[in-house]
Amino acid sequence: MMIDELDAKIDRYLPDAGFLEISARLSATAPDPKFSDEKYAESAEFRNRSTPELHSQFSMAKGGTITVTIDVPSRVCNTGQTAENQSVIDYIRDRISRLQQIRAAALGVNGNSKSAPALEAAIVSYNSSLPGHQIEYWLCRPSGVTIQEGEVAFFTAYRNSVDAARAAHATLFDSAENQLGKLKSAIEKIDAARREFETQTRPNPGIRPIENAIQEANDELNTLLTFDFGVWRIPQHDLRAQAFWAKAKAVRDSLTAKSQISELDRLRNEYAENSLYTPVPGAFVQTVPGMNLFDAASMNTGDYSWFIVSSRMLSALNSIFSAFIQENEPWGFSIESGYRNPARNILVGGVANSRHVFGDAADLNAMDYNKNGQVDSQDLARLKGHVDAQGFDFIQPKTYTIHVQFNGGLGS
Ligand SMILES: [Ca+2]
Ligand SMILES: [Zn+2]
Repeated sequence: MMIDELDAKIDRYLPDAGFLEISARLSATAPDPKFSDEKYAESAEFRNRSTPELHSQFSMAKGGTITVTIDVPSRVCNTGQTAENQSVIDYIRDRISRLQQIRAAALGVNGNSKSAPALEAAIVSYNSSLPGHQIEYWLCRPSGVTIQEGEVAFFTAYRNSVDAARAAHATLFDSAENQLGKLKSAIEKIDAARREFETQTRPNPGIRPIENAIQEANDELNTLLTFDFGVWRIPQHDLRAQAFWAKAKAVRDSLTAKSQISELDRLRNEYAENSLYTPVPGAFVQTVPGMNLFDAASMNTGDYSWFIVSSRMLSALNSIFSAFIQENEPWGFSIESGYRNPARNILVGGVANSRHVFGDAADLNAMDYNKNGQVDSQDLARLKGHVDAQGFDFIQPKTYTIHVQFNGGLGS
């Protein structure tokens, strides 16, 4: 039976019954027994002549006389909405009128007749009137409109189609909501992976679990995006679809925000990958606040804008610088190598857990303090004199530089 197709067709052209309240009552008048479905369908002529769709149209048209009441709740509409509502009402009236023509034509056909030209003409007219009149949706309801005529079959089919549409619509939204739930859970996994990454010091899982969770969430998002609510000509459906996508967009935006792998993330990941103590994000700085005699940013000899410098190292370097200034040596010293990110540290041949990767070591360049045109042992000795006064845990003079470090701090 083509009733499903018909329902679908009607559904495309009429608004939701829940929005436009339609109540239908079958009157006491029974259908003419001569035109029962069975009798007419038994006719070989009818079967030969009619397409299934014509048959269904005919079946629909031959229902008993009924009263259909459309009660539309009162509400103030603007001119455009009133006109739109009126066009819908006109449309329904037109449908009803054409169905009545079909029914009248059907009743005019003698049960033994070989042809039914009037019926065919009415059906053709009905069918040809369908395509042009499409109702998108309407936002307001007209006031106190009552239409008291119609065909039960038409509205039964309509009601069935709306029920079916509602059921399909509910199922579709249920699965969409379910998929949105999966996306949210996947995003929670990103959060969980990030929490681990930002709080675990040793071992630290690194950014890989975050990246995996991001990938998983994107897969869920892609599945969500395959949902197509289409245009159902049902206002509640379209509005719900709109609301759903607005909600989904907020979730997607949060995914976008949580999908960022920052420079600091990549830097901290180097510690994790090298199985080093991984300092929490707050241990890293891009600038050193407060007044320092030497340029604290010169401690950053790593590959990132972020670095670590311990406060005791800062304080010691300031003291050395200050001592040089008092001796009228404004250049003080320069930093050959200060903070190193783990990869850089490996590249320059440092030991894996070098104090350099924790901002607790520095290689200081001596200057030509004695003004003989070169940095010599005398210059180095002078730098060492100031270095010795700082209480470093380890001092290692080389040709032109002195390695200084504190032990027992971050990463130990
Ligand atoms: Ca010198
Ligand atoms: Zn060093």
